Amino acid sequence: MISYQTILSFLILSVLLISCNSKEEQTSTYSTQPNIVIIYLDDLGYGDVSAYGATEIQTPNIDRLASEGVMFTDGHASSATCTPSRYALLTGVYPWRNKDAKILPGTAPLIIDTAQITIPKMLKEQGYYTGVVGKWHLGLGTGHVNWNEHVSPGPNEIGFDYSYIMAATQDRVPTVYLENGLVDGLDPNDPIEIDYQKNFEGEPTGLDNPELTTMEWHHGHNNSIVNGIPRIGFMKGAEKAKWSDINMADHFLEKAQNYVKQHKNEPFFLYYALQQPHVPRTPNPRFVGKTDLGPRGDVIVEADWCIGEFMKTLEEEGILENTLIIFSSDNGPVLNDGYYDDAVERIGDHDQNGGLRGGKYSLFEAGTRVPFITYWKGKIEPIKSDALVCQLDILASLAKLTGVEVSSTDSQDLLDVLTGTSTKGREELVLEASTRTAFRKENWLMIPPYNGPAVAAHVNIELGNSPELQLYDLSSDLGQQKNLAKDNPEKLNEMIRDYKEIVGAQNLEVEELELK
Ligand code: NG6
Ligand code: CA
Repeated sequence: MISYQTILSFLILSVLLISCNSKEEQTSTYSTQPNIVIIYLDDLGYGDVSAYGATEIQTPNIDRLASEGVMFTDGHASSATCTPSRYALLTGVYPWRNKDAKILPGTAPLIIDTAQITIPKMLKEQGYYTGVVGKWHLGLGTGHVNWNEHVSPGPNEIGFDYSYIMAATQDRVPTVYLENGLVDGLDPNDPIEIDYQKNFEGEPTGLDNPELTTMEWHHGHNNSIVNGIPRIGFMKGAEKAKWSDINMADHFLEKAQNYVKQHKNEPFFLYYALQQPHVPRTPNPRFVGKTDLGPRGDVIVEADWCIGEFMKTLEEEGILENTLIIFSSDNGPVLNDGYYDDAVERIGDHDQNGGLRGGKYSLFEAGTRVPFITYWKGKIEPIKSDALVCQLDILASLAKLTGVEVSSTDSQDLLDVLTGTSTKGREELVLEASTRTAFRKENWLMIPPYNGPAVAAHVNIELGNSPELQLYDLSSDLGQQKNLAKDNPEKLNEMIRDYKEIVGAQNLEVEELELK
């Protein structure tokens, strides 16, 4: 006789099987738990990679990702500067929704809410081991940080099992690494002190002691001197813990490689955030002179080499075919970003913008349109894709890949686009530069009027600001030379309406934008 319990357990089991089956159907095209690696560069421009047209810099390892993966020609960072782009990448939320998502000092508190969904948190819940190696720049702690103690909250509190980071940028103090919240190599007898307002008594600065510097500051960057390089912010102590600038690339690479070796037997996520080619540009002597462009070109070649070595590790460990790689940059390029390092003087025939207008900090295309590649050996068919994609969409796309339900208003599931089976990207996108936003719809880009400076003087980059509304047709005018706002009021009004619908509630100025 079949007992009541047996019938009940049979019923429960079939329900479970049905739910397993339907999950399998949803994601059957892919292995649902591949390793996932995001390789993220800092200030790499659309034209800085040979696959994207550079002739004066050769980047064979990035080129290989591009030629064997999906190479996006209309891929965007969410913002034209670092912190907001990284915020959007990890959280899938537009950075202009968070007033704190602006370029941060090294002492800024963590700007990601520890209750918020993030890529690492989502993947961790799916059984992934999650890690970050490299540049952080999303703040640490809750206000006043004592760098001699465990620093938290930080990456480990927003979903990373492992973190090995530089807190902010290479040009900002603290110039030490943190491993899981602790300053690496700190001698308790030589404590570390950080201040962004005032110097520590008797400590030299770039401003007062130029004779102690080996790199000359151009604007900003004249506070504490570390390794001959004047930085932003003041720092004292921690002599043994200070990083070596010329070894930073090798150091992060080794950490990333070790991470892969240690976690190759479980699904892992790695956010490998390289520091190049952000200032100060400090190629290891092995790379000095590899290009004719000076340090900026040389560190791009160095970064490309690191990526090649990292790929070799995946291959040697036998996991390349089970690893999805997403490659991109946090914002567009800049030449002189605060130091005299020959980037301007030796630019020669190189076009870091790849023909686009603007650059880092700009609402014009070169601010956010960056190299963007997905690579998955044996799974992704090589294709050049002109779909509009944004780093904001990686969260929802990885959710789809790994079978998680996320409800996100900003991040769109573009998994098919990212894996090259569809070229139907986003229809619209809000782009950001500092406190300003612009609106993209299909091939059209609208920049609302802004009264700020047209050019950022020190870096010599057009910001996209104009008292006039601007409307560009990127399908025929990628260089943004012809403002069609007056010629095409119909399109302009359609754009204003859609833009207000997304941004208006958040921003009074946008809400008050009038139709033409
Ligand atoms: C700016 C710095 C610039 C760079 C940038 C952050 C000055 C004058 N300029 O404030 O050198 O550090 O911040 O770059 O200090 S980002 O890529 O991290 O956004
Ligand atoms: Ca950057």
